[in-house]
Amino acid sequence: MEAAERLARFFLDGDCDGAIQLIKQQPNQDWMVLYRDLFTPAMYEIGELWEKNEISVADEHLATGICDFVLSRLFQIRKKTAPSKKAMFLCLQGEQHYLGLKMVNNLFEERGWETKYFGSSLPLEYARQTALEWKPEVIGLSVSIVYNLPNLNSYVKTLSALPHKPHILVGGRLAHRYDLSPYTEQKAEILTNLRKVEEWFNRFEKKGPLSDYERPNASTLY
Ligand code: B12
Repeated sequence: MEAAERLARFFLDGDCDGAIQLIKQQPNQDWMVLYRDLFTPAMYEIGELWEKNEISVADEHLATGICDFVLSRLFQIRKKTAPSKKAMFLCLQGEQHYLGLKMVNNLFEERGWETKYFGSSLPLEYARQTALEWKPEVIGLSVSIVYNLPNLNSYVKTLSALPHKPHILVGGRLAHRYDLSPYTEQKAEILTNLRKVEEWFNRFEKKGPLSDYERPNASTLY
């Protein structure tokens, strides 16, 4: 059984210790790799089992809770650098799928960013007010469910128009399944998966946010 499948099994069994041990045993302890190759496929596996009715809603809720706990527990080991840049992360109104966003937030923290992580469903008016006062260079938005997608356009429009001109990043399950560019109108950068997030960090560290926004490319989907 692959490591991601074993991790999914620990999540479903409610076995925090087993999950933590498995993660600590991985040869590559880089967070980007652990999120990309272990946590994400483990949760997708849980989604598939749920869809096929092989596990119940209760099983899925338990697995989600354990995954969230393990993420918080392990991520305390972070590099302590003086924060120099600011980023905030939120899910669109109605959106409850926040685990992926939490991973991305952690990756920014690991790279020395000061972050505000708002988790699920943050109404636009509160996101705008916080961003107006706190002035983050980057605002990350997450969307996973199609019926939350119509909100994306107003979030991108409103937040990208703030006086300090933050850089808007868009991700989440829908970003790696569909072309979301009609909803962002060239005012946000769509990052389809964690490889794209890594590339974004590399570019940012070299020259700062770019103005030419990427369109999702089907060949990069996982
Ligand atoms: C756990 C889970 C839940 C939990 C969420 C808990 C939480 N705190 O996140 C709960 C129980 C709340 C839930 C609810 C629902 N869910 Co749900 N859920 C899942 C499940 C099993 C895992 C989600 C997850 O954590 N994935 C792992 C993360 C790491 O992946 P990710 O979100 O894609 O994030 C990655 C990237 O996209 C990226 N990323 C994410 N955000 C951002 C942001 C930025 C800025 C960037 C750069 C990158 C980025 O980085 C991440 C790392 O790799 C998925 C299965 C799946 N395939 O994802 C179903 C799934 C998404 N859910 C589904 C459904 C149907 C629902 C409900 C409608 C069920 C219902 N009838 O109530 C509700 C909708 C709630 C809502 N309004 O949002 C379906 C969607 C199907 C569809 N066609 O739309 C799925 C696919 C399950 C399935 N196979 O049927 N769900």
